Amino acid sequence: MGKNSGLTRRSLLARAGAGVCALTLAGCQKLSESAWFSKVLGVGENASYRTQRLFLSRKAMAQEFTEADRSPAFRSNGTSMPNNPEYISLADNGFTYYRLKVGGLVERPMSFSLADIRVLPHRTQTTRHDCVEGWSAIGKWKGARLSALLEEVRPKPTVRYVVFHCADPMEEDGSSPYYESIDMEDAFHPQTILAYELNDEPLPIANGAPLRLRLERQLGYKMAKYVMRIELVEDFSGIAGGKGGYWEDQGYEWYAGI
Ligand SMILES: Nc1nc2c(c(=O)[nH]1)N[C@H]1C(S)=C(S)[C@@H](COP(=O)(O)O)O[C@H]1N2
Ligand SMILES: [Mo]
Repeated sequence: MGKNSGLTRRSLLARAGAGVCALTLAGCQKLSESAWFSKVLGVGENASYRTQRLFLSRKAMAQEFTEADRSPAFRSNGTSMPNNPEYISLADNGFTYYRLKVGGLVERPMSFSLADIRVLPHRTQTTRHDCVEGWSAIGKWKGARLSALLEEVRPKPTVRYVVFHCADPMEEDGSSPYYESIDMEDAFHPQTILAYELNDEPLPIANGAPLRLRLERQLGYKMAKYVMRIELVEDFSGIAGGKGGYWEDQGYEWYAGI
């Protein structure tokens, strides 16, 4: 998508936010964590309160679907082919020479081939992807658990965020690569995976080959495609526009909960 679609996207985001309760949810969460909230509710927590708590918890699982629920086609959005010579050459060689670099605040910086990624503990999940532009699609994803990969590199105690650096430049001149970030709570969520398969096939380039993030409790723009490098940081204010992601730098919410 072009830069000038930003305004439209932003107004759509506002609408989607109202619909999916993205902002309200963040608000509710703070509310539920405050001491007075439980006092107001009293000791006799009723069933609906417990359901709410479950719903509001960051640890809750996103809904999973059956294979029959899958969308006939999983559309591509944003970049569908990175305009990056290095990426194109990797793709031309079937990603044989692709290496995912993982560094930053870690005890053991590492580089993973796709074969290395495939032997990590994995997870398969059929989930619904919601984009702020107003479309959804259900797909079956298989990928390495991000938690397993992070355990390999041993994050230092000061780490707060995981940053995903992508292959696709967002400007015509090859600058402004797409990037995203999540916190450690989301990084260790069981449904947070680095997907290498979509609907039982190798991940297509249009959907982020060879590796893309799946973060099922947040909106589509958080799910970085074409992940080349993962950086563990304490603070992302020094990266690009400083807001933790390409679209966040244009004004989107950093926490895009659904
Ligand atoms: N690297 C990269 N990741 C990206 C994007 C992108 O343009 N580049 N678009 C985001 C948006 S807005 C959405 S909705 C999803 C789209 O994923 P899909 O192409 O598999 O449908 O990827 C997200 N991740
Ligand atoms: Mo999106």
